[in-house]
Amino acid sequence: MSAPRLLFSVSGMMERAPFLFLLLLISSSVFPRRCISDTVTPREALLLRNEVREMFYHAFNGYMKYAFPKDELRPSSCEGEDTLGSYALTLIDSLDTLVLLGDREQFTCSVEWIGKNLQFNINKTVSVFETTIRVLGGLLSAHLIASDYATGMRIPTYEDQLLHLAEDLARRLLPAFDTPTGIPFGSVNLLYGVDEHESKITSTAGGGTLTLEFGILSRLTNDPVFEEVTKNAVRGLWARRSKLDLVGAHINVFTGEWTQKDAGIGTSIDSFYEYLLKAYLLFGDEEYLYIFQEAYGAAMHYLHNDPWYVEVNMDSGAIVWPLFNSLQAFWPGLQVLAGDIDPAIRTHAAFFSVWKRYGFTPEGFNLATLSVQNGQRSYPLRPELIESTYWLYKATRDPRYLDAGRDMITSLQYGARCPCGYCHISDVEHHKQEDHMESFFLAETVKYLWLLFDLAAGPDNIVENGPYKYTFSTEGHLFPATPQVSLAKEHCSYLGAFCWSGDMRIESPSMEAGTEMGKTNVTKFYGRDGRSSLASSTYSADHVSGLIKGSCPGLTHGQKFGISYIASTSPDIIYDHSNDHNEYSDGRIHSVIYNQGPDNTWIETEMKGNDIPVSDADKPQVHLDER
Ligand code: DMJ
Repeated sequence: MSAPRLLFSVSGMMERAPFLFLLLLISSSVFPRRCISDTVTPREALLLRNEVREMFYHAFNGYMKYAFPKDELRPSSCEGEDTLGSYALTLIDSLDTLVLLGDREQFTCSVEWIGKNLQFNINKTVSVFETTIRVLGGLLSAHLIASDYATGMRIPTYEDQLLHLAEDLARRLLPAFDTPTGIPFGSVNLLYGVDEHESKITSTAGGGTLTLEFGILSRLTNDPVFEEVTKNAVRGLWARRSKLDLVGAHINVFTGEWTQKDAGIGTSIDSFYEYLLKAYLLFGDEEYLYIFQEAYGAAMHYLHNDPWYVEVNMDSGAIVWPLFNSLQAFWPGLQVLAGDIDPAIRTHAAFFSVWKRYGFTPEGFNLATLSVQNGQRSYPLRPELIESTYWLYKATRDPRYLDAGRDMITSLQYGARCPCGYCHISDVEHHKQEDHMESFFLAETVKYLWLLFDLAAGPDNIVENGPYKYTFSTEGHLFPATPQVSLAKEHCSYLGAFCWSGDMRIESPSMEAGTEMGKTNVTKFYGRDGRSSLASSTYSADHVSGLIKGSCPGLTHGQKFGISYIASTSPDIIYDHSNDHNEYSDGRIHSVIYNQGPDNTWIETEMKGNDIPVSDADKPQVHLDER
């Protein structure tokens, strides 16, 4: 990652955003730093780690005693509530935290209970995003750990029950991807597929934060369909980026039109960026790295008002929301992974100054008025700032991050602890408690705190000491880079292309049935009637979509990337575009079709919406040499 450019000159910044300049000037006096003598000693780190462990069990035991097998705990009234799908959500989300804490007994009996009792053939409409990151991710992480000696937590009696559950669940989510853009619906019914009245509007994070879990599942089951649909969703989103390389917050999954054009790194978009980089880190798939580099560069150029980030209109770059929102706080942690530490340090300090001011971060803090944004006053036990604190401590070993962690523990213990767990804070100015405890409190918030102080005390956990590298999902789930996950060959896919894999030629989804690749037939799982409306009615034999596992000789690197950023529409797809002229208005959304010519050569044909010429400058460029 190249060093960040200086984004604004002082005068330029005053012109563009005077209130931010003012904030920059005064922030150090409004939110003074701790003095150095507060530094946490190694002995204190050990005590704090133990305190976090006690926090975990206070909440986990409260959940198990009063809420399990319901999804989440009402920590004040000591009751359970079903919030997502009625499938012991908090237990699934907690599995790998139990592993980190070395609680073999609870991990084993939890895995056994889930294997015997969990079922997904239920008439529930669930969020594709939340179900993926919390449930699918929790199951896969626990499976990878429980099935492998090298994790040190293998369960001898374990027989892949969680993997089978994960596969069953993911197949029930697949109907959501049956859209003209490839971007999934936000919700799907686990029994009946997508309801005909389901909203066609989804968030960018919702559509673009599925690649890790689905990609792992493909590599574990040898069925590329999971990896494929989620990669196409990312391509579908990225193909619709603005000329500034920004994405909006909400999009119509049928027309591909942005319905909310505010670009930012927080609410509704955050983990889209996160999974671009992490999918590259876990799978080594350079396509994700390429998109990440472009997306990150644009974010740092248009959204970064050092040390803060704002929301801008994705087309014009004009600031629309001068807000810090608490979901943005994962960004410094991501920057650590990207190797861009200096801006991460400054941004973390700014975000932490908000925490210090209120004892928690509000969902929204207005950078113009320097006050809590009305309607965004709560702190629902979010992990993001703690997550970034952990990554920055890991990268720098600067004790100020331990001081920050200690402050966060103090806030949680004095402000949020309630009889059976930890309560949401409904207003950070009055510290009023609310009777909810999101499952991510145990999956992420406590996990990152524990990891922070474990690292300082002399690490004793599988992430630091084990043989595998671990990628953390956006829900904090641990994905070990086992050979099966990380060294599997990339699954290739082509829209409108033939691809040779050995002597097997895949020409269309319908041709896959009955072949060895029949498992990959996308028609199999889509729709409530088990048929794909896309595959059955919208593809012709000439321009086809094929799912092929393995390497793809015959395509250059550039060709591979060239076909990566196309809208998943082609003239042969029977879909009424008469009203979506805007979709192609910037000329960026275009299809590049590779057909096989004589002598195994490849012929490139550009298919463009509304015949808008696409200049060379508009074509995706590969900048991998910049790494
Ligand atoms: C978690 O479910 C995940 O971290 C997600 O990416 C964002 N929201 C919550 C935590 O705030």
